[in-house]
Amino acid sequence: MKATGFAIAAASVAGASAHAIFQKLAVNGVDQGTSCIRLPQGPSANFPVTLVSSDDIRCNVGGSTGVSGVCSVPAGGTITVEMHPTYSDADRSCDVEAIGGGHHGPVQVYMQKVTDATTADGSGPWFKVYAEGLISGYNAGYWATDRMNDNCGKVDVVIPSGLAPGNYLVRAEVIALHAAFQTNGAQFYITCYQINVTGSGTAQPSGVLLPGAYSPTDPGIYWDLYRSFSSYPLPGPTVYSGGGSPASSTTGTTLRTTTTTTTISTTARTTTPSSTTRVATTTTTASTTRATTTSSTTTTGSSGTGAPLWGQCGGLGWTGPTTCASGNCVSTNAYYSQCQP
Ligand SMILES: *[C@@H]1O[C@H](CO)[C@@H](O)[C@H](O)[C@H]1NC(C)=O
Ligand SMILES: [Cu+2]
Repeated sequence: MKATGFAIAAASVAGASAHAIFQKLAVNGVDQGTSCIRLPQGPSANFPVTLVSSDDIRCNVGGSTGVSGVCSVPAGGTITVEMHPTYSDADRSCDVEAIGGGHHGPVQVYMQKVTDATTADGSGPWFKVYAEGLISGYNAGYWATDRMNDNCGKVDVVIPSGLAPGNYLVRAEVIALHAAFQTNGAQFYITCYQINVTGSGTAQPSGVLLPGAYSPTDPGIYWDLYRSFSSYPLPGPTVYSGGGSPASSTTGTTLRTTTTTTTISTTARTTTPSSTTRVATTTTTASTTRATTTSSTTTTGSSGTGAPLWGQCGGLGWTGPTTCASGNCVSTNAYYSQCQP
């Protein structure tokens, strides 16, 4: 069983139990089919993992077994992972929330270098290449999952440009926090992908083990969504500084400076392999002007050094670059600052 009865009961208290699955992969905008995806199987395919001490926390139930395909991705390229409630075509419609039922929380993506992605069991070290958590508001607030819903379930992730070529597992994760006010209440929705990174890079980032990197008592895992807060500590390691994260969040500034109740009425998104622009028209429906401030720190980058656009440039515990090669270093919360245009 993936979810305990207790967790299911808690989820239904908090709202509909709208589970979901990461299930598609595009590389630089080109759909790759499903041959390189370890798709969760069976009637409970869209159920979450709730025990962080279980091997299922790596690649979901059944995910230690590989599939036959490996998708080729150039280092520095953009992969798009996509979440929907089930595998049905109807649920893949943009009209259906990728993950509904008040399943607010972070979206994170990890990678692991492996000898053979078709057989790797996920027991090696994982490094994080993408992470987005709280964007604005509180109780419940606007989260990475909400942005993903507004983006038709798609999340763009830049594969670090300097990464050594070879086979990797990619692990995409949503942590739904609606029941995380109790131990083992957080819900992990995970899918692993098998990719072959091409290029001439040499970087081999260090990583963390799963299980191991998460504890049921981590503040970002044991978390009460239904209260006042102004920041959220992402569980796990910081994003590898050679990574570009998040890849598609140009609405961030707008959303963060609007009020806590915000309705995105229309979104249009144009993607080219090298750049991503998301144009959002936001309709603000509420009155309380609680501007979650995004304190801009000084650095305007043209020096050629520093974190890349959308890369992390600060935050509690951050030891990477604190300047931006391009854009300004903007504080998202105490734990995360990001280079934004
Ligand atoms: C990965 O890419 C390299 C370089 O293009 C190629 O030689 C190798 O056969 C590929 N491996 C897989 C499993 O696709
Ligand atoms: Cu659910």
